[in-house]
Amino acid sequence: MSKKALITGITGQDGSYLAELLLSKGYEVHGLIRRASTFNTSRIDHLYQDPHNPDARLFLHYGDLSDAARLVTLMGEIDPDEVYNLGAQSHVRVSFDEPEHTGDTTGLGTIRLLEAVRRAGVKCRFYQASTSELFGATPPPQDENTPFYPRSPYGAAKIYSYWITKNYREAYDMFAVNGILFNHESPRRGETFVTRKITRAVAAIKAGKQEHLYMGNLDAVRDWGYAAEYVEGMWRMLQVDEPEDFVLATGRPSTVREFLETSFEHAGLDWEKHVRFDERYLRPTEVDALIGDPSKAEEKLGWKATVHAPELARIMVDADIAALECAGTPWIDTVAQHIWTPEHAA
Ligand code: NDP
Ligand code: GDR
Repeated sequence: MSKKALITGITGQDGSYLAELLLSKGYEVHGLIRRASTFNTSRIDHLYQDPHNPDARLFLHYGDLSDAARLVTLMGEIDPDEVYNLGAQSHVRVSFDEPEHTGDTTGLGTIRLLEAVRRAGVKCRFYQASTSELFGATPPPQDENTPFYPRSPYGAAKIYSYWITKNYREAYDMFAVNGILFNHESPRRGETFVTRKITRAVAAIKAGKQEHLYMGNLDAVRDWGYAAEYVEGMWRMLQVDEPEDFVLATGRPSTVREFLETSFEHAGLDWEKHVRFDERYLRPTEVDALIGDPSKAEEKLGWKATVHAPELARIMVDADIAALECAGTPWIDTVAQHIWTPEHAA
């Protein structure tokens, strides 16, 4: 019997890589998708299987983290072995514009899902997508024992999810864990996160379709890794004997300015000729520096990041240039590893 997994947020960057990983391991994968007036499944279209096919192992279900009754029904119907809660309003800047909605989905969505597990009487392992944004204003390096100090409605919502996951582990003896993941990127990254915004702009500028790129704070320090590697770490957290929380990070800092320089340079462009400042991209409260210490994950999970910010920038620039040339999306027929080659590490 193959294992069954339920993924919320399957249409997002991480959900698409995780679905690929679990399918490759023989899982039956169920994904929660939101009904929208236009299709929102482009990151997983290449994985789609006709459910009439007797060999189909990917199934999509309409639902929303704001709809508790639906979550209970689905949990009972699917009866998963593993649940990965990746669904969220995940944009930090947007959380200042939509604080209540962010609290409802990114915070309360987690308790709805945990309660669905309990009410449906499902015996499963539960992964919560926690974040380095929990550390916020606490200076680096940050690890599993670093005090939290969130700096946004998003961070505050995620801190609720972190603690309620831990509480359900202690109160109900659930195998429920927090993966505290530092920023991770890929050619599938949402277009308004800073790395992808930069690499898409580089491709457009190179092609003569755009002249300027408007940016906010270039001094922010982040620890950027490669999303395809991070979903492996998520899966490993659910395969160990005891439920524990883990940091996943590269341990290497870069500034936004450095990511800009590498990306433009890779395309033969001078970033200073194209980048302009726009205060709209500043946040009311900023997280200045996140640099993770992933020692625990390396020791107990055997997980280690191998792709670092400069390679990542080159992978993403190449993917966006290729996507623009074929007027397509960079993820349609590729697992991103396929477009990573050793010269990106140069
Ligand atoms: P994305 O923004 O790419 O994906 C978010 C997913 O959540 C999408 O599938 C989206 O669906 C879904 N979603 C949003 N609102 C709801 C809702 N109300 N009900 C159900 N589903 C919903 O995020 P990432 O893939 O980058 O991140 C995955 C998770 O990990 C998120 O929880 C994020 O906060 C967290 N995280 C991410 C990090 C990163 O660097 N990427 C680092 C640390 C944590 P739709 O496609 O319909 O919008
Ligand atoms: P972050 O990612 O807030 O760290 O959250 P983002 O890429 O949005 O910002 C990183 C840093 O870049 C600065 N910045 C800009 N950011 C954006 N989006 N657009 C700009 O024009 C711009 N200019 C400068 C930001 O101020 C910030 O300092 C991501 C999300 O994936 C969260 O869901 C996740 O939890 C954390 O990473 C870890």
